[in-house]
Amino acid sequence: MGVINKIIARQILDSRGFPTVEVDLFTNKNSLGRASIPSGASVGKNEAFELRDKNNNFFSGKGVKKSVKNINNIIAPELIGKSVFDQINIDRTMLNLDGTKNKKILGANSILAVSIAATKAAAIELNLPLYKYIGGIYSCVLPIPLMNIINGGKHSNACIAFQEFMIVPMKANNYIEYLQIGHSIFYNLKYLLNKDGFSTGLGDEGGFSPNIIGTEKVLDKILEAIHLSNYEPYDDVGIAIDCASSEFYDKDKYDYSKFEKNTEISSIKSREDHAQYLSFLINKYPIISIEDGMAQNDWKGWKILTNEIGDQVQLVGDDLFVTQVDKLKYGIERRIANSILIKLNQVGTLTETIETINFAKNNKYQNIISHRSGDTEDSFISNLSVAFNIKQIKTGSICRSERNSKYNELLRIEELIGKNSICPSWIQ
Ligand code: 2PG
Ligand code: MG
Repeated sequence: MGVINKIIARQILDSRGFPTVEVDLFTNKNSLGRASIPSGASVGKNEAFELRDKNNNFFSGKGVKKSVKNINNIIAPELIGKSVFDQINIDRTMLNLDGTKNKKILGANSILAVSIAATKAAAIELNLPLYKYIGGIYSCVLPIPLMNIINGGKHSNACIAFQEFMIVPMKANNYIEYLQIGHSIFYNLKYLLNKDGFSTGLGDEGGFSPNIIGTEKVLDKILEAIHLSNYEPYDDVGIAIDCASSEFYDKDKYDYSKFEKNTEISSIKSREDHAQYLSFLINKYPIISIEDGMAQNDWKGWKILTNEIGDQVQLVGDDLFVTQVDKLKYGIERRIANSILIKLNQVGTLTETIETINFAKNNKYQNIISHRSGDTEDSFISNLSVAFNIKQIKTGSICRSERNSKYNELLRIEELIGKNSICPSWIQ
């Protein structure tokens, strides 16, 4: 029972129409685990390597035929015959086969697809819900959704330097209540944008991509939409932002004009001024979480920001920590940030992802499970989140099916857990 019998990789398309890897892994009892891999646009420089073909005549150079070959010809022969329940051994075997720190021989996309497919096949083999196979019988906490409603930065062509504006329901009795809050604010925001003549086209993660210039104008509109939906800022709903600051940082300066033209605020800032501006924003708006407030290699800036507002808001390291224990450890030792974004493909195996989640937990850093801007219908992250009772998930707007597949899976998981399921509130 539970012997890996067959592994088949293929190219499929992600939400942006770029190829990505999908893997089917079968056991000898014919249990099938299927996994597909997301892909980022604002990619941290220390992320594990995503293998692409670079043939410009095929899907703009983004084909993944090499990755498919690596799985079918190199990884599959090594794993066939091994136990599907021995996840650590499966992941270690692939790490050894690759032999590099950032997985640049086989590609993190190849390795992760197999890693997740194996977990899924194992759960099916045992006839267990995926979250329970990974986490056990005490997995019962559903994550608060950080729902994206405005896309800026690299995720849209809006003139907004900061990449993501999200709303965060502060409490709910059940999962659909969180989503209802998101729905209500999303559609009231659409109404307000329309009324004022702004575009309501969508960015990569399903949030609006309006032709509003600058952060404060966006935040004003979000606040208006919260009020129009009859919610109280802070009490009912908070705002989370992902500045993705690495995207407009160069030579010790933060240059908002890379994305924003004609703003009223000065567009080139020192790290001190950028930190001051974020501090000003959290005092003016109900912002409760800031991701990548500073750039990935600006540790000085991170220290200034953490000293300034780290005791008032959640400061999340994404590009900074890239889901890797050594980077997180470096940050924790220097008391930088207080939370970490978890993206499986930044590190490349389930085993390493879990090591990072546990390391963060042991050091009282908050974990936030995350999608990527290019994503698929695979809802593995919903199961991962519940498996470890993680209190927050960032998985996009409440429209676009590759985003809703994660929310819909959480609704199913809630049903499976039944009366023991917990919808946490932000403040506990
Ligand atoms: C981020 C992510 C996901 P990307 O920066 O947090 O929202 O974007 O996948 O483009 O890195
Ligand atoms: Mg980010």
